[in-house]
Amino acid sequence: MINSNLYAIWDKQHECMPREELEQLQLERLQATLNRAYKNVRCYNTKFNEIGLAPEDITSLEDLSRLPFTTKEDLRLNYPYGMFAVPLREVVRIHSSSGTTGKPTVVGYTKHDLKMWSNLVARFMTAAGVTPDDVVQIAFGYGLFTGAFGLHYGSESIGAAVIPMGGGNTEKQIMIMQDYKTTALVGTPSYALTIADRLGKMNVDPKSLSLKVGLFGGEPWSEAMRSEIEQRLQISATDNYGLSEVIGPGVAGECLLKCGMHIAEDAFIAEIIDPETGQVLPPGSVGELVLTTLTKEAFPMIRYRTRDITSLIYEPCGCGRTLARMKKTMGRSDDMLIIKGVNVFPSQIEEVLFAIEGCEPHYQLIVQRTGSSDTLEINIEVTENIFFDEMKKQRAFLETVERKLHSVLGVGATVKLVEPNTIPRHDGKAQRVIDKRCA
Ligand code: DLL
Repeated sequence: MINSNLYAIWDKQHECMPREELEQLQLERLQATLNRAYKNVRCYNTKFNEIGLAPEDITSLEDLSRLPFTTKEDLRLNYPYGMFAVPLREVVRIHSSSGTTGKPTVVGYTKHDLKMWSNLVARFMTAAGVTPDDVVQIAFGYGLFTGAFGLHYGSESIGAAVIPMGGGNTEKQIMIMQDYKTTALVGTPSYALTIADRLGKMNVDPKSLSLKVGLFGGEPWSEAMRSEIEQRLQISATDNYGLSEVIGPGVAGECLLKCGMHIAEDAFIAEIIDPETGQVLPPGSVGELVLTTLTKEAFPMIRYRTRDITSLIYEPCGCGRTLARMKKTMGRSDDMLIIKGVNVFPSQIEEVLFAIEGCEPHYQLIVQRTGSSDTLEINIEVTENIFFDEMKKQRAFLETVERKLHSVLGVGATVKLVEPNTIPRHDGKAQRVIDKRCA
């Protein structure tokens, strides 16, 4: 159905560059970025001076590891505009991260930044199969969040027709999909499942829609969740990754081979570090992703600690792109739950639940401390027809789920089955964890 677009590439020059040329380009752009940041951003100037390092001391890509990290705390301390490297007069757009704790972080774009951003988004959208023939429905919330505007401008650059629907209002989303013949759906993966649920309730056969591709990102999702979305919406679903501090969506995205997200390495340098020690880890290791921007004017970021846990693949991809790929993230190091000393990522739990028949893809993790001991409770929605009235069967089902979880996580969890539609739904990013230990 989409095979003709399997190998479509938006910017062949940069996406298929021989590695040596790419690294030369990265070094030139890095040096220019360091100079600008050192000259124009007090935080960088101070950080470099403190360790007696000047931008001209960085003469190779390996030297990057001599530079200090930038963290969310730096952004908070310089709220709102202290990290900008250009005067506000040159800024044409401002976005902000959700900032669930404390002050949000504010990011800015020059005209040139916006152009570059649209092109980076057009890259991964093209890689995911979007063409000028598509009708793209944006189901991300418009506003300070970078998701909707990023994908919106990327789609327009490609020449696709954009429907700026925004998040929520699921029945209307479906009506518009039917009437406007939407072919590409953009949103969070959890919202894609909410749409699939509502289609079921409205008795709309997904095959009757014109949808063919889904581009999902903004939150972690497992391979099992991808299969579920693909099967229930009858589409090809790809993953894309980004964060507002670095640009928004457009940092990385999958091609239709779906074997890792190609990182726009001509625009960002990616490193993997040990989150505990800060040491750079060898290629292929799992650790925290650190990103340095190479072309951004208004808001350059040097060695930004994303807190996202992943690993990088450097082998060339079958699609022809030479850019390194990042694996699906396991979640953020700060989302990682430590339960009785064992590290647990919500994504591991999701993988187990999706593989069990009868479990709905809606769950919530509740962590509590009783005395000095941590407990993990997992609330799982189950399908309508599941034996709530048959105690014996229910007990056996619970035991199976608990046993499977224990063998994957290495720590016990209490599972509670809850009725369909009792776990809160969100139009944007799902909230899977309630950690009552922090309350
Ligand atoms: O979520 C940017 C974005 C919008 C990316 C739309 C893709 C699509 P923030 O709100 O700043 O920006 O949140 C960034 O979300 O550090 C990750 O923890 C998480 N995240 C984003 N994309 C993915 C993904 C946007 N594909 C934070 N897989 C990041 C896993 C993701 N986590």
